[in-house]
Amino acid sequence: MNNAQIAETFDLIGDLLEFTGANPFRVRAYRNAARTVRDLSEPVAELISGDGRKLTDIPGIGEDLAQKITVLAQGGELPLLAELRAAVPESVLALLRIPGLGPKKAAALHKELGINSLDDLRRACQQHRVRELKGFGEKTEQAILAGLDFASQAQVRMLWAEADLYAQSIMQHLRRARSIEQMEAAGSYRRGRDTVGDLDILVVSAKPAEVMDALADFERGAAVLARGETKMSIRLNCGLQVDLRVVPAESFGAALQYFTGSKEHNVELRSRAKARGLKINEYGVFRDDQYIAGRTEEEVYAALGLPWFPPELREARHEFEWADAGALPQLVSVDDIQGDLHMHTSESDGSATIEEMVAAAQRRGLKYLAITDHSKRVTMANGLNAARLRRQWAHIDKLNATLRGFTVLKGVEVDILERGGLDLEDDVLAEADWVVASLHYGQNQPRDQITRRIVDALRHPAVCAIGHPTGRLINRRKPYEVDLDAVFKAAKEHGKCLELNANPERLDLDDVACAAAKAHGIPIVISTDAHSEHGLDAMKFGVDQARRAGLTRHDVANTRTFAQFQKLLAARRS
Ligand code: DGT
Ligand code: CA
Ligand code: CA
Ligand code: ZN
Repeated sequence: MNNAQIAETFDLIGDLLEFTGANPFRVRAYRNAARTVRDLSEPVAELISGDGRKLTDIPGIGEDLAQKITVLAQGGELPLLAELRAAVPESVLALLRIPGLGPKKAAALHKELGINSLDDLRRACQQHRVRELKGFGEKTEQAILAGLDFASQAQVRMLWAEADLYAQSIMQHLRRARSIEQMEAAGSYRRGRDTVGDLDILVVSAKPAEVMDALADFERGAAVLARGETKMSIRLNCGLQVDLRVVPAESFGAALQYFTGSKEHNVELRSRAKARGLKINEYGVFRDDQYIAGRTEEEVYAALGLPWFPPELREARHEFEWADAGALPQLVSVDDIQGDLHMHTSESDGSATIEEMVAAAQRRGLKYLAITDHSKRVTMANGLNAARLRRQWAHIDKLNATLRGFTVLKGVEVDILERGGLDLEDDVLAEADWVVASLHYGQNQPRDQITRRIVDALRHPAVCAIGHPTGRLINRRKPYEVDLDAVFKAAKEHGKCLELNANPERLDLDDVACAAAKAHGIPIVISTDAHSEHGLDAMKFGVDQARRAGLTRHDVANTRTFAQFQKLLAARRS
């Protein structure tokens, strides 16, 4: 186990002890141990094996805890944990995280009402069974309901795009502190993960207190969770936590590297440092306690014989392997994007006309786009039938005649019907330049059925790409059941593209699936699915996920110039 896992284990033991009504001092000892281990800058494995600092030298760690840490670090199991686990069902632990619900009350709910989960608890409150319990009452019941709502919100990770708004405005606010010399947002935010747990901001400043004061008054009502000499955590009203650290300039690169993570990437980095007889932490790279690098990330990586890694790749997936082979991919960037191939107009559920979308795309430097309004099955979105589509396409022909250096493709987002098959006749689809097929209905069907519908759509000669291939809506709807491997094989066989939908709520295909599609040799189209002019700005969110998937501009179909892109279209026709 690594430090984080050991810390989690101690937290778990603390929770379980608390639930079973153990001595509070004992509970606190485990919580403190968790924090101590989590805050260590070197892996405990080093403290155990090395001849330097010993575990018991660390304040708060006595013989007993040191022994338990050693067992965990070496992959062993703790009898105490097994005992506690047998006594308390795991689902019950969630009850302890409800604000206003102490361990005694949680235990009573479990024993008296048989409550095993948050869902059970909500139901019991709604049926007014909780207020009947001794020591509870109407007020407590209401407090628990409010706590349930809060807990369900707190568990939600924020969409990257939303976190970006906070990150930008917080940093803008902090810049008012004149003493700030360098500043960067690290963590999952910098790695471009589709969602962000909390923000990690790093600053170089000779006056840490001034910077922390500035953070404290970013927002009225924000809670200061912790404040020390050089670090501070606040919780914004929206629930987002922000961690601020003030670091010395000679450690800025090392801290940026460390707090950008991911944890897994850092673990690999540390073991490489060790293999070279070096030590790396958030303060720098050291040889025999002698500082050798830390001012910039480049210098930190170089000290370990490694290239600088784009943050999006730092997930300990393939980046080290690529670096060792001297073959880090040149990741696609927003500037590479030439066209946008999925968008809606006021003909269906968009808010702008074709002309307005074209002008907005031109302002963003694009050279072509496809208008892909919904087909008729999507009645809620005023989907188009054959006659309306043909009228729209005639209009596009006229418009194209007036445009210079820009092309509008006649497209459609055709619905993949519940019973299988497409929502428009073959003769209509054959007249389109670009057809995206998407599945909006029947999302609860069994895996085989959904997979068959999508694979059949890929076989259809008119279809160019599958839109948002898994149907997920982040934090709102799970992906439907689909055999992506079968989808990849069909896309490859029929020479079709798959979409990376750039809408920040979708980001579908996700980074992992996108990397798998690339491995199958399938071209990806990054599309905004814009429903307004402003919606075209979503392109960067899609590009971030493509970068996380390791895609270069050659892997992305809409980085092609229009002339090159036409070749791809012609290949589909033949
Ligand atoms: P998040 O906030 O859940 O979206 O994900 P991150 O990656 O931003 O994680 P966070 O905020 O807990 O920590 C920021 C970075 O700090 C993390 O990516 C790597 C580094 N870090 C934090 N704790 C540890 C640790 O226990 N060991 C190592 N090696 N790195 C850590
Ligand atoms: Ca974070
Ligand atoms: Ca954090
Ligand atoms: Zn769409």
